[in-house]
Amino acid sequence: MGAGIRVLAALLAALAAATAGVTAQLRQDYYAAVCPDLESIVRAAVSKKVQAQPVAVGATIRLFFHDCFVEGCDASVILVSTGNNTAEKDHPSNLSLAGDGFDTVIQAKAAVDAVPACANQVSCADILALATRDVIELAGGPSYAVELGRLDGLVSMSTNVDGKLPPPSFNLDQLTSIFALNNLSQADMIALSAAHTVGFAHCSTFSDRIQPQSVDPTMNATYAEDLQAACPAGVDPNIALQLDPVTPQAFDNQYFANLVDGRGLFASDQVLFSDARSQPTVVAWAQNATAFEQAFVDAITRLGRVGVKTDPSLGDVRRDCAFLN
Ligand code: HEM
Ligand SMILES: *[C@@H]1O[C@H](CO)[C@@H](O)[C@H](O)[C@H]1NC(C)=O
Ligand SMILES: *[C@@H]1O[C@H](CO)[C@@H](O)[C@H](O)[C@H]1NC(C)=O
Ligand SMILES: *[C@@H]1O[C@H](CO)[C@@H](O)[C@H](O)[C@H]1NC(C)=O
Ligand SMILES: *[C@@H]1O[C@H](CO)[C@@H](O)[C@H](O)[C@H]1NC(C)=O
Ligand SMILES: CC(=O)N[C@H]1CO[C@H](CO)[C@@H](O)[C@@H]1O
Repeated sequence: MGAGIRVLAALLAALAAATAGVTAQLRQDYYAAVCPDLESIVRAAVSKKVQAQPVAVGATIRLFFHDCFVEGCDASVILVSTGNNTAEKDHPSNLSLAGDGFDTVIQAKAAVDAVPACANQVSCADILALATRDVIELAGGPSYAVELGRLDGLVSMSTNVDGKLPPPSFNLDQLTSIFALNNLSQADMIALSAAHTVGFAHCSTFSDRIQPQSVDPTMNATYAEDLQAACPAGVDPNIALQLDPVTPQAFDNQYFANLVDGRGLFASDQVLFSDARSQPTVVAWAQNATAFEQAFVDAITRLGRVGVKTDPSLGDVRRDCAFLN
């Protein structure tokens, strides 16, 4: 191709990207030519990991969320700190991202790289996006096609985490705003919050709601007693409870039924029912699993587009997900 035609092609591609927005840059078949069996390789590795460590389900989903909200979905959250740089994952507010989420990606990446054609071709960011889809399906949730083509980021700084992640004390307006910063609607936020249908939380993340003298009035009284018994004052800070007390391991719409019953664990969960503006959506999704699943798939697809890098000056395909090349 001549230089003139190449410039024209580049201009047209840039124009198409600008018109269609950032979304046009990701494609479901991005690796079809280079690594055609990518999805089955990742699925097998993830399945093996989840069988050995079921906690990998919640850990992987949460890792994807934190990755996307800090620097975009670019696996920056997986990079480790170095002598002169404290990485994202070591920010005090990482609220103990569970090691099994990181290990799920490392295992899947090793399986992909063991296939010669695929070796060092697939980004850690894409592997995390695929692994997230796979753990959700393994837990009984919806399956969906994953858009691919994210590059791995070159920057991971603890100081860039400040203000990017929602704390469990947030009210509806605060939640809506922080998701809006990531191009996600209030409905997307409500759907994605349902990831709290699986996984665990440490007592300190909700202890302010269950103080004997001042139990949060929006919490179901029986639930408050159960939580007080499991998380008494002075409890071992490593104790973590199931986020969904009814179907703790199933990725389902029980999360919304729990909210209707006052069984949201965090203030940020329960407020989705207590606030009249979001209550109709919670009630609708508590009653209709199909409607919830459709909204969730749309929302997590949009989450996977946040801040993605496709320009080689901003990212690459990391050989080891934990270290820059
Ligand atoms: C809406 C605002 C959100 C807040 C305030 C929030 C807050 C939290 C907190 C405090 C924990 C407990 C961490 C711990 O004690 O170890 C947690 C766990 C979790 N979060 Fe969220 N989160 C939010 C949204 C999301 C989203 C959008 C997702 C994914 C789509 C997600 C997925 C998870 C999962 C799966 C766990 C369990 C982790 C595990 O078992 O290792 N969260 N979240
Ligand atoms: C850290 O130090 C190494 C080696 O001295 C250097 O190559 C690298 O650019 C530094 N990284 C940052 C983030 O400053
Ligand atoms: C508390 O939970 C029980 C189910 O265990 C439910 O029957 C009751 O209606 C709930 N109370 C409130 C106030 O939501
Ligand atoms: C549940 O939601 C789906 C998808 O939005 C819709 O097609 C269906 O009619 C709903 N079912 C009921 C019983 O409302
Ligand atoms: C939000 O969307 C706009 C328009 O497509 C895009 O320029 C911007 O980078 C997106 N923001 C994030 C955080 O993805
Ligand atoms: C507050 C907190 O839990 N910080 C954790 C952040 O992540 C690092 C490494 O993954 C943990 O060692 C910290 O305990």
